[in-house]
Amino acid sequence: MSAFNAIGDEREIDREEYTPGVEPQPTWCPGCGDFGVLKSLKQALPEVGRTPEETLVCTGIGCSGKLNSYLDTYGFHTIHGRSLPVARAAKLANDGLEVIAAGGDGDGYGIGGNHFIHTARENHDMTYIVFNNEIFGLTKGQTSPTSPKGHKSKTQPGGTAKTPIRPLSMSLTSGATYIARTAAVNPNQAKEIIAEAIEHDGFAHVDFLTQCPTWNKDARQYVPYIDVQESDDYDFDITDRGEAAQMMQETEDVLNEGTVLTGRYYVDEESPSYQEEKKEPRPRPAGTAGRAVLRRRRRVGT
Ligand SMILES: Cc1ncc(C[n+]2csc(CCOP(=O)(O)OP(=O)(O)O)c2C)c(N)n1
Ligand code: SF4
Ligand SMILES: [Mg+2]
Repeated sequence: MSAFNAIGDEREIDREEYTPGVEPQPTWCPGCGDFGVLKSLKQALPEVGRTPEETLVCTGIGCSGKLNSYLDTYGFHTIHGRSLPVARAAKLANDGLEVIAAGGDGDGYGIGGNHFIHTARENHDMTYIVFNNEIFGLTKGQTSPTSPKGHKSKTQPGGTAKTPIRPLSMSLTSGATYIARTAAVNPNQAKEIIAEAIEHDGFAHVDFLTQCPTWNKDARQYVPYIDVQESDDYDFDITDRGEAAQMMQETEDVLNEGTVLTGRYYVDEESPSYQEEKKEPRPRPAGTAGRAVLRRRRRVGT
């Protein structure tokens, strides 16, 4: 797609514009699913006509947090679990920016979980990509909030006794207005979903399954995947909250049994984003003007 340059002329965007001149080669391990997120973003951004200078990518800490080092957009590598508050502040300061926040499952569903819930609830207009590899990758393989029950790691050598978080369901109940799951092993779907999420007006959450072949040897569980929109076995209305909730529940239930369901789960185009709501003129609180007059009169002794 074309975009406009600084003096308003239309121009074509080249995918290579997003590749930085310094440190262009990712340091992720060979076979890491994080490459899939980078690739799909680099494909989706020009497709929806967002230039590097119109885009901000805020990341948390983790292997996933390196994403903005490999993208020549504006970037903010924040502290652990804090990509969303920084992204919110940037969007509030400059509504014209295309804001993308990204981080890992530990970053976004663990330490940053509170920010996730409230950014979704307030429907801030941004895209949030969670690299879900079901492990703490950067710190060498500890159990994360999405590790399946019984998963063995250095921190839980006997297998974790905890049930994993339900990211899609949590997103829906919190208030996100676009919710999808995709996987690094499904690049075409990933690119389409990321593009839709960027174009969505409101909080768009993409749970992106990214295998970690170094620390999570169960990585192959993400293949084969089933696209719920493509498969005849699944028929639900993505605009219906109840049907979406049921489909999410099933998706989360079967993941750790080896059935990987991906696709769009919920889209709400009706609810205004936080940014849209802020543009509406607000009614003046009743009685405020009267009280101000009263205070002034008292001061001058009337
Ligand atoms: C406040 C704080 N606590 C702990 C850490 C150590 N730490 C760095 S990355 C990380 C977990 C990363 O896991 P995840 O978010 O899933 O990202 P991944 O590396 O798997 O992409 C932890 C615990 C930190 N940097 N800051
Ligand atoms: S440790 Fe895992 S998540 Fe991190 S770069 Fe290597 S494969 Fe990717
Ligand atoms: Mg992780």
